[in-house]
Amino acid sequence: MQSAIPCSLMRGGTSKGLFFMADNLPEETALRDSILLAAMGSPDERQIDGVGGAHPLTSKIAIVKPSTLPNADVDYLFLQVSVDQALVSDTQNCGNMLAGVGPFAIEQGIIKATEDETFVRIHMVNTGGIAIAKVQTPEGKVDYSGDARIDGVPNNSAPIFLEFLNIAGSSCGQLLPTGNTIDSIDGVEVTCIDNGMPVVLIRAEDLGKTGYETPQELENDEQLKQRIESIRLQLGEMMNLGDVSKKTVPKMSLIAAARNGGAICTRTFIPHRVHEAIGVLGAASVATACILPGTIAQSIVNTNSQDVVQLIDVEHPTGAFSVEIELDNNVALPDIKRVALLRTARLLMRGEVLVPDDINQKLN
Ligand code: NQM
Repeated sequence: MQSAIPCSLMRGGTSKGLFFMADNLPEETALRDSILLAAMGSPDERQIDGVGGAHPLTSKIAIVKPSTLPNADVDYLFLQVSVDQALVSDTQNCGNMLAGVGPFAIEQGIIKATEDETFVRIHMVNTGGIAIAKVQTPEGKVDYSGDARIDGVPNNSAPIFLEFLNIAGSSCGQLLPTGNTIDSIDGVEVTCIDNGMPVVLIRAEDLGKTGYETPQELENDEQLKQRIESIRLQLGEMMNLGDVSKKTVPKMSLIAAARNGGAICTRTFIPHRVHEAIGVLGAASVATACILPGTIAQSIVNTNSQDVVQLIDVEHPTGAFSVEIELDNNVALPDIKRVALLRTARLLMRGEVLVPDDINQKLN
């Protein structure tokens, strides 16, 4: 026998996963995680016995409930289900899955849609902080169809604008977690930054790469992966993240000069597989490094704009990600006020996911 748990399968930005209402899952973490592992089919590199897509970008969970905070409509908890290990982690946020939260909350009836567009204020439980999503709701219903296009997704959809306020230091406590714009680890210069996602920037050429390799080419290079992991483990402690050996942060972004008119080119380890694009908050952190004086990114982008609102195009393996950043330049280290960007999302399936009863028996 199997147990059925209501949920929806959604694409959020360039990621995909299951969206649950919190009260359809047990509160107890170990039990909840066993259910999620079974639902996705982990641990197994093909996730053949579950609905996971055999890649970290398609092995994601969003848990949503009405918010108890006065300044938010819903609470969104993100969980990364490891593909090949029995691990479920809440140590990172996910801005791509976030794009599906507004539509899901409206579909579930916990947010009442307003005519044409509905603003949903989302409390991001993993890191704290509020995101505001603008969802298209003509005639009070979520509209997924439209002309908006994001790189990494082949089809156009309705736009979902996301805005983040004051997300600097969301996981590490400060925008520059080590207190420096540049650190040197294992003889390699890095910039550590957290504007919504802890990211370590490394010049690709310092690791013997061009920065224009395909994700597959980078993943095939065992020596490179070991060097990056050694740097990551040391920086985890220095970035106030503690022992990161079982965590999915910080992300490791190899950077090089832009090739297609953008500000910078990236290849991002998340942290062991290489992203086919770049994460939302990952892109926000990289874009921020591009405009902060003294970072290794700034020497590559070579911009010197003093504009209060800047649009930074972060190139990645499947195109580019435009991040709008609003800052206050009147202080020594520019103060990042707001980050805004475009995503799309689509409801792919709704119903119940089935998990074997031996897991669910522990529920009763
Ligand atoms: O950085 C992948 C994704 C992400 C995270 C990852 C994300 C973000 O693309 O906000 O969206 O870096 O693990 O889903």
